[in-house]
Amino acid sequence: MKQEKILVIGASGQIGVELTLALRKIYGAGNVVASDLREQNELLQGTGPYVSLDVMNKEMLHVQVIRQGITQIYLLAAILSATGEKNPNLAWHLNMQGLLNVLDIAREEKLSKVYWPSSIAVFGPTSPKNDCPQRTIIEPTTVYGISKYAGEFWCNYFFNKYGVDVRSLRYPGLISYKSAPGGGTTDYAIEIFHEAIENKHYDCFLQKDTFLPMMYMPDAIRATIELMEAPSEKIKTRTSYNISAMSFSPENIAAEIKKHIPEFTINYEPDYRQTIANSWPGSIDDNVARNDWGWNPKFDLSAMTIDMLTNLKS
Ligand code: NAD
Ligand code: AKB
Repeated sequence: MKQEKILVIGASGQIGVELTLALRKIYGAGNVVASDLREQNELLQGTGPYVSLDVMNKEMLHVQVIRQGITQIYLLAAILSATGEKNPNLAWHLNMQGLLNVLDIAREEKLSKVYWPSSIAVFGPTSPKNDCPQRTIIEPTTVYGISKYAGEFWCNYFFNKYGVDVRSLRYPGLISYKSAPGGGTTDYAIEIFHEAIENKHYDCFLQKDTFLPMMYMPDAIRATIELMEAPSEKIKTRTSYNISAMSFSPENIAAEIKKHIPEFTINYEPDYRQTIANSWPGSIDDNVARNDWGWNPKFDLSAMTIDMLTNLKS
């Protein structure tokens, strides 16, 4: 079997750090090249090769792919929902052109696989609020959601037209303690843990009854690797798969934290991110992913809360 050599683009971000470390355990440290526009995250330092790279510079990216003998790319560089609404042009430009650069190079260099995440942000106010299915009305109202939905169809196009084995997941809000989130609407569910431990209080930017789909990072990393390692014939959706683990509101997570930190208090001060959250489903139906390649989450709200608090306190 040919030895895979992986390039992770956006490796210093919230997902990139943990995904790079997980891939290095599987493929060997030297076979997973981390890259980012910003400096290497401290958790990656000394764990394997790193190159400074701008995904918008196609020539530079192409040179690195050839020079490093890259066979797979994980593209994580993007602008997320909240930051995207502040700078729609930049979000569209990076999220689209970055993906097209990677897909073009994957086609030209005949890479074995590409991973690119979509998001529950593809769904809009006209999609079903509860157990939102894989195939349904999809009319996103954020620039981030529009870019993700367009990106899904570019992936589908490159698979059908050029045979590029590109795979994708519609991640829900991801919760983690190792690296900081990058400007999303679901970031409150990470901030709340830090504030609960440091200040025993959190001012939440969403209303208390705003349900959103969420997932703990270990489940997201496992889902990504399981999707990428599944036999090609099992991957029947070449746009992007719904995946789900839990659904909760700020009030629910506050109550869960209070079980461990009884003096914790929360105040609700909704801002512009409330409009974004209101446009998304509260929960996701991921039966297609479960049936096609065996997806199954492990962490619920209670298990995640215990793990987050334990790790953040230590
Ligand atoms: P993040 O913002 O934490 O990380 C993105 C990284 O990309 C950053 O380190 C940034 O420096 C880098 N980057 C930005 N522009 C770049 C460029 N031009 N060239 C190279 N690198 C560049 O984001 P994340 O949360 O890790 O998300 C990764 C992917 O997963 C994104 O596509 C995002 O849309 C998707 N996603 C994330 C979540 C979540 O909850 N974190 C949910 C759904 C989908
Ligand atoms: C965001 O809130 O923008 C992300 C996402 C759900 O894509 N966490």
